Parts: sequence; C-alpha cells; structure tokens
Amino acid sequence: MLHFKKLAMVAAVAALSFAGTAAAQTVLRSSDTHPDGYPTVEAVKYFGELIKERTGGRYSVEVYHSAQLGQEADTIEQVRTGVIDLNRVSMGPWNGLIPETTIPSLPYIFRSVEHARKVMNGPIGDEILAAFEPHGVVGLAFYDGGARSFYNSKKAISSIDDLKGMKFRVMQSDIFVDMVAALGASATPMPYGEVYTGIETGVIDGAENNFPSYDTAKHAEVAKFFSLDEHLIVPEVLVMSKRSWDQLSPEDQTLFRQAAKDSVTKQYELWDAQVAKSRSAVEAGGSKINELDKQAFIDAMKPVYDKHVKDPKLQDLVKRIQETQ
Ligand code: GTR
Repeated sequence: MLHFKKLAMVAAVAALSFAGTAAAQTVLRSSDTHPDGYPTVEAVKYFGELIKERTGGRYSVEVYHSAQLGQEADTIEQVRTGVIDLNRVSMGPWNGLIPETTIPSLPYIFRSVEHARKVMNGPIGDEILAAFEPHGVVGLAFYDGGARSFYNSKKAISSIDDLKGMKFRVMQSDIFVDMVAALGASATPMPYGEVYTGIETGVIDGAENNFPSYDTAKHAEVAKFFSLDEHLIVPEVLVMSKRSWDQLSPEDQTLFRQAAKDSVTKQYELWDAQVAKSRSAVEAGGSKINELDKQAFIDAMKPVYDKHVKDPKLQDLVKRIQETQ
C-alpha cells in the first residue's frame, strides 16, 4: 500500500507563462535500524532525492531511522505485507526465507570487501536480487556492510581456542549460529537493539559486527576487545514491497531500479569514510583492536558449508562467486 499524502504540489513558477500545476505526491516510507547519518540511511535518502528529481516530484522517500518502525525481523514482515514501502536491512534475516541469500551470508565466502562489491554489484548480485520477488518484495540494490569480526567484554581473541566457551549474539539466521558453534563458542540470536544491554548485563560475552555498527550502537562502551577475524562480509539490501511496486508504472519501475543502482556508489563512498571514522573513534574511546591469523578460522568453516550448501544451484553460486576475480 502506498502512503499517499495527497499534497497539492504548487509548482514553483519557473516559466512566466506557467501558472502552476497540481500533482499527487507519494511519500514512500522506508525503515532502517541505524541512526540518522549512518551510510545506509544516507544512501536511501539519496535514492529518495534521485527519484524525486527524476519523477518531477511525484515520488519521494522518508527514512524512518533508528529502528523507529521496529527491529529488522519485524520490518521485514511489514515490507512483505505492504505496511511499509521500502526497507534497508542485512541479508542475514532473509536466510530462513530465501535460499539464495544464504550464499553471500556464508563465512569467508568473499576474499575481501572489494570482492564482495564486485560480485554483488554484477550479474550474480542481480540474480540474487531477483530471488526476493516471489517473497513479497522486489530487491533493488545491495549496499556494503563491510567485514564483521568478534568483539567482547572479556579478552582479546587471537586463536580459535580463545573463543571456547564464550557466548556471542548473532543475527537471526541458522548459518550464524552454526558458524559460532564451529568455532567452539555458543551463539544467541537476538535483535540488534538488545545487544548493548545483553553485553552490559553479562547475558552474552559479546557480539560480532563491523566498525560502524560497533561504534554507532555504542557496543564499544561495553565490549572493549575487537578481534579482526573478519569472518563475515554480509551485504545490506534495499527492497521495495511488491504491493507498492505493482502500483508503479513500468517506466517508473525502471527509473526506481536505476536510482537504487545509482545510490550504490554513493553508499560505498559514505561507507569507506564511516569505517575509518568509527575505527578511530573506538580506538580513541579505549577499544583494543587486535589482528590474528585467519587461516584456522577459514578452515573451521567447512561443516557450515557442508550443512548449508547442499542444493546444486547453491553450490554453483558458491563456485561462481569464488571464481569471480
Ligand atoms: C549491521 C547491519 C544491520 C543489522 C545489524 C545486526 O551491520 O547493517 O542491518 O543487521 O548489523 O547485526 O543486526
């Protein structure tokens, strides 16, 4: 359902002979868990500016940041049923619903952030975007979510042995639970908004995420040890409710898809700047960041692949991603 705020748009009188026309303006509601100013929030705002400009003001976007509309699992239901029009979320919470989303959510599937950008912004990414459509949403674009590493309140992690017996929050997906188990630790799936209190009260020892989330969600205040094992590079996705999408003309659909793609470069720029800014901020705040040898972590992930990549179609996807240079 589109959210019509039928504002009479008084056209700015640009040409002298033009008295002004009235047009219906549709304001699309979009959700994001992150605070205002975060790269994904700003990228969706930028997407909104592009569609406003390119539709002559017929459409615009209002981003409800800071989880105002709920935690990711809830907003995914809202966008699937058409309660909200757009949503920017991680790939993780889609894993139980859309098999194709599990592949870019596998530990160490990407060799680097550059590799992930190349894959997700090319034909393989388009194929994964198309997999959203039978599930009530249209996949518009993938953004960068950087590399995720473990952080905790207890000690620096330098080897798998250090993780034994520890408890980490993960996103709500079986892959992440199995990933943590394969490292000898235990995982508790919980919404992002509960992680700070979870660590503070000792319900969990830590969590795993990228520098911008660790910093802006203030997890750095309660978990000082950030160990760079970079086990996941999970892309972010921008989706539109199929119900809202079906109300767009074919021309507008093409325009929306293009504007979303055009917002990706912007998000990458904002992302790179935010990673550097957040890393400095947490270091200044007293976080201890340590490098480690990743090979043993990579090797330990074999059972996760064996369990989650059984379907030949998914196996082929893994192969093509690994072959992408
Ligand atoms: C962030 C991601 C969010 C959310 C969060 C989490 O990096 O941008 O969409 O998935 O992680 O861990 O729940």
